[in-house]
Amino acid sequence: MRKKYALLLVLAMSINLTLPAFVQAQKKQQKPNVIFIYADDVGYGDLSAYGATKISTPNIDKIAKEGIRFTNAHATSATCTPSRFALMTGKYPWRQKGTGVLPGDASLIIPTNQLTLPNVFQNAGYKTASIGKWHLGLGETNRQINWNKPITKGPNETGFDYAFFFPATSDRVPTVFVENHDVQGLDPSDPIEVDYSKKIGNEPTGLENPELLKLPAAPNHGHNNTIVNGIGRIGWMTGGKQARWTDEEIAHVFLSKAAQFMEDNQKNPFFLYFSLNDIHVPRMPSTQFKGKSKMGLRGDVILQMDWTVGEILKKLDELKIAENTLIIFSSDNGPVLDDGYADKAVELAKGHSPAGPLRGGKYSAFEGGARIPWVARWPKTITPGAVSDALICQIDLMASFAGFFQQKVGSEDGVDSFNVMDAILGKTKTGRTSLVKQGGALSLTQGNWKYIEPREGKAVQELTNTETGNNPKPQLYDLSKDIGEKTNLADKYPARVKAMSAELDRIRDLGRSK
Ligand code: NG6
Ligand code: CA
Repeated sequence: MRKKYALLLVLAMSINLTLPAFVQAQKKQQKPNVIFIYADDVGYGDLSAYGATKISTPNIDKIAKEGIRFTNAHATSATCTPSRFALMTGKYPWRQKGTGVLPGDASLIIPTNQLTLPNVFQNAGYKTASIGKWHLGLGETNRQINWNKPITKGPNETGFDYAFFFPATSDRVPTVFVENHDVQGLDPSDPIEVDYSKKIGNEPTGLENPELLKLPAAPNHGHNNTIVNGIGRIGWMTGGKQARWTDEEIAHVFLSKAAQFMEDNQKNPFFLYFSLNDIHVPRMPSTQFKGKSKMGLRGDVILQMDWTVGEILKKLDELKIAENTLIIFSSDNGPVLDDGYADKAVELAKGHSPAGPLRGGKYSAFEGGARIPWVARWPKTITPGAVSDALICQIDLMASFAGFFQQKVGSEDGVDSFNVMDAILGKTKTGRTSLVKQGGALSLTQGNWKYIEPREGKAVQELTNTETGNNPKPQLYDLSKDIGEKTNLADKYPARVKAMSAELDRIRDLGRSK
């Protein structure tokens, strides 16, 4: 008898012990963690998964091998701020004024009364974090930011529970990290001031003291204001000496914060927007990667970026959450070699084609501007080794995840975002039917056809040597035969030009895509 009771007791105890764990595991299974790694200025040809041979990116390639690789994925724009604005809001950036590349003291441009991508995750019960480059402005509209007090508006006000970031780009002041609302490591007796219109303070500038530069500025690009860590920046700053970052450490600092967030949230679903500084200028690899690529600093930071991705994959394994994590790697715009510093990127890139077969690059309306790498892995959901040519865009993440979580999106929210979740997960090769992209000119892609609207202006941006895509005449390309946009077919197919131009006008005038 006693034995029977003992057995029952053991049974009861084991049920009690295992049930909650089982329920927890079930819960964990239901919602995948989502990590969106957003690299900066990485081109369609910069990864070995996309055909690069002079450089090897084994960790990013591993995501492709164990998941899916997209050949027709896009940012909305050929520069950073607008692409990120679209990602966060689901709205084409050119619908809102002031969404071009922002200075480091700009106000927050994301409306705080509209749904954002991280809001979608919050509404689904996720913990959300933005770690890395921000570049979407901070604080109230038209009010100067006081860097010495808590910053009033930023990632926390747009849907991120946790944020660790730098305000703009690493070539712009202030060169400091912010955690949630506060500049990190700030000594109150050495307050920060920032100005983009005139020199402030007495610190050396690249213009006046070029002999102090460890990374010289390229001629005529600017980048010659306040010198921080031996590098001339865009904009002037004074004070905050103790808070200033060391460029060579940025990748490690961001990675450690990302890893910490993953660790802290391993038991609940999380959304991590991990926005890398690499491979934007100034390209300053850590000692670990200096000289490793044989392609100079730009190559070295590609290796550093790939290593960062590998560390995230390792962390997923270590926490045993890889199975239930959807990880996406992409880039905010196309590549550029000379973007303002004399880092020999052009000379040392010989034999490497940063945009792959595409024409143009960062700043361009041609495909090199915003067709970007996109690889994703979600074990057991995405078939390993898949390659998809579905037309997808980062702007679609909002509607896609809202659909995935069966959330309703208000009519004023995500007006240009489409639910293409099945394409994102490789269940179908049908994505969007059309996409408007922004270089200097706007373009419309419909199936294989791409129309670039007429635009005056230089055909080549001299500073960066990028073909802009500007042409006073309409351009039409058949991307199925001519992905390099070499043959303008506008004269041959006037009716198609007319129809596509009208469709672009319709999307623009409607104020929404749908
Ligand atoms: C440009 C900068 C360039 C880079 C870019 C922003 C000059 C001449 N060039 O204005 O160096 O900072 O802005 O890059 O100032 S992005 O990836 O954030 O869009
Ligand atoms: Ca960028």
